[in-house]
Amino acid sequence: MKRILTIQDISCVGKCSLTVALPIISACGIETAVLPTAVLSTHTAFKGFTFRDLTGDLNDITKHWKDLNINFDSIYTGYLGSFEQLDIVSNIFDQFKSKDTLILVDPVMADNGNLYCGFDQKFADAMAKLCSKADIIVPNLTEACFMLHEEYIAEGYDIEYVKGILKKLCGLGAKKAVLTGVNLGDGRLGVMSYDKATGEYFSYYREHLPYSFHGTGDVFASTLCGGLSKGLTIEKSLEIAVDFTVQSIIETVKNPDHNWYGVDFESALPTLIEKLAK
Ligand code: PXL
Repeated sequence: MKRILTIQDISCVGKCSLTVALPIISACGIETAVLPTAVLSTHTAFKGFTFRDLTGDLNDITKHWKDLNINFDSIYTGYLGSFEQLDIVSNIFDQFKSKDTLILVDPVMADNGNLYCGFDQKFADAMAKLCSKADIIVPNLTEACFMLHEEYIAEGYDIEYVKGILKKLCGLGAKKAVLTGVNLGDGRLGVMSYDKATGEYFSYYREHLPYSFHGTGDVFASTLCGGLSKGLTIEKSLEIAVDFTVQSIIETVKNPDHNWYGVDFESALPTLIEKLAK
């Protein structure tokens, strides 16, 4: 069985980061090892969240894994809370990467033109440095703009603009870049990828649903990492990840009492398992 290491926080309530990555990667039929970077009572969109920083534990944990000769087929990073954690994660890449290891960095730090609570431009610059070590990075347009020092444009851009951003993202050093939340104003929303080695672009769109939920980026990245780690092509993995994210939103809004803070990806898991079995 393949084994993914995912490095991000655990927000106890809120349906994001590890509470999303673990069940989704497991549903992909892949063993999920976790390196929790912090424990929060909820994610940071709630008021008054607690935050227990686990930076001081990370090196001891990975040293134990090294002693046991444990290795990983993929390493997937999400929300990271400090400069020190970015350095430690960069070292983990160096220590655990073999020639077949897939490194996926989701530079979680911003959305809708704004950085999340606690982050600034300097952090975005440090995250851009971590992205240089990745095989594949999956920012949304806001995160891409912060890392590239570009002005964020919410809408009204065209496909050439997206292609330009993707090329610049690969210029940070990553082999492939995927931009999420691409909206070309035609009623659809989707993703576009660029492969630096082949020069190929790929895009996949679905209907633009009039909702916005926390955690959808984590649902998408976890599924993409699952698909790629199973050996599916990037095109197929992107299609499956977008469809699963959209299905999670559809399942969420079916329930009139749905939560504001995350999507009901649990109800969509059977569709993911079925697609992966094909
Ligand atoms: O979903 C991304 C995410 C992950 N972890 C924490 C967050 C967020 C988004 O707000 O606050 C702690």
